[in-house]
Amino acid sequence: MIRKVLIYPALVLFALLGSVTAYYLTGDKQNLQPVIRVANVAFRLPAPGQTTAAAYFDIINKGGADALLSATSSASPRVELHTHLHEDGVMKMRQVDSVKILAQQTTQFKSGGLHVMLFDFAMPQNTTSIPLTLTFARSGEKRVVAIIGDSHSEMDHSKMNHEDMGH
Ligand SMILES: [Cu+2]
Repeated sequence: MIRKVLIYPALVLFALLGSVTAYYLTGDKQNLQPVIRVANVAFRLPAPGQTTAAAYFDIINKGGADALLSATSSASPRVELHTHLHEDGVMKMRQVDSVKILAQQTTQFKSGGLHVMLFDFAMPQNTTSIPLTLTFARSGEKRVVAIIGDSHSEMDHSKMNHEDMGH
């Protein structure tokens, strides 16, 4: 008898916890603060005779939704957010005004997908790091760097002959 009496409140408690958890996972994430970290930053340097570089990275968001509005770098006077689209069976790249950063998801910028393009790229003098500043609608500015020659920054010169060179 005593056991049944104790189990019932326990079940009610679990049901409440369950609905709170369900609300947290499916509720209005727009109201949660984004918690953003930028990781795995890599640059593809311009091929010989070219001046356009690309930057790739992961935007890891442990909080609410945000949007990436722009990117800047002292290594380039013109930095754009780009995506690739299939159009008439052909892969094309397009500039985008902003990129949605979904709640509690990782958004990857990678070769053949979303990427940052740096026009008239000039390697910064007397340094081995390339800076990149990402500006988010809610999280503000995030500054990251890729270190040349550091395996963690995944500088990949072998990609210079890739078919979508310059993207
Ligand atoms: Cu591009």
